[in-house]
Amino acid sequence: MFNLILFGPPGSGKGTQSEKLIARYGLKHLSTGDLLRSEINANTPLGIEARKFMDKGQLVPDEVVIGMISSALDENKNIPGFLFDGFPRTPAQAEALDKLLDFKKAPVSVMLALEVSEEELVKRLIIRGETSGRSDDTNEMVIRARIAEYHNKTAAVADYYRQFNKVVMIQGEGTVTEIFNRLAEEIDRRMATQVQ
Ligand code: B4P
Repeated sequence: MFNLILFGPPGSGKGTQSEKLIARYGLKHLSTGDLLRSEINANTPLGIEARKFMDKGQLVPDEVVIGMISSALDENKNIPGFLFDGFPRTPAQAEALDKLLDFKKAPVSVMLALEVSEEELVKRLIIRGETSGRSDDTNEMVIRARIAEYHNKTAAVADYYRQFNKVVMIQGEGTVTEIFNRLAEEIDRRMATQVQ
């Protein structure tokens, strides 16, 4: 199995690039943001709880997100691998993911981390907010709170995977195609050398 983590701050292009990557590599896309938004739209107890955090630009509590990912891993068997988008977002989530993947004897293959300047992130999210209908995109204060959460709680996830030599930084500015080609080059190299 090839298990890829696509990492980066809010608005760095994880969702955008994930769509193209799953089309090329056939990986199962697991986006915690999408899973949480579908819980919110279905008005489930989990969604109602998650919304309180997301509307403020805060991370949803670890136990909620880890439970969601654990179920998703169990539901998807016999696939070439997972593309984790927006997960893990804290070191506790990273440790939980490693334990869950241990059971499958299929560890994280690589973390590709998109690097984008803060001004570009804010610009992209404000533009998306004009059309996305996402309540966390429409207010610049909330956007900046999400970026602060990233620095305070999420950036450390890259340090966690760095100790296992699994992090590759990818320049996340340029056209969508240019960034996709940078990601694909790295994935192709890793897939070619991964011991099955
Ligand atoms: P997510 O849904 O993960 O979304 P995101 O980080 O805001 O955006 P992403 O990086 O996917 O950006 P995108 O490609 O769409 O998180 C939302 C919220 O959910 C979090 O704030 C948190 O509250 C909660 N949450 C999710 N996972 C969690 C977890 N594990 N633990 C706790 N809480 C969790 O790109 C953004 C925009 O940029 C788009 O409009 C796109 O068109 C544009 N864009 C992309 N690439 C571009 C390029 N190259 N040039 C110009 N624009 C580009």
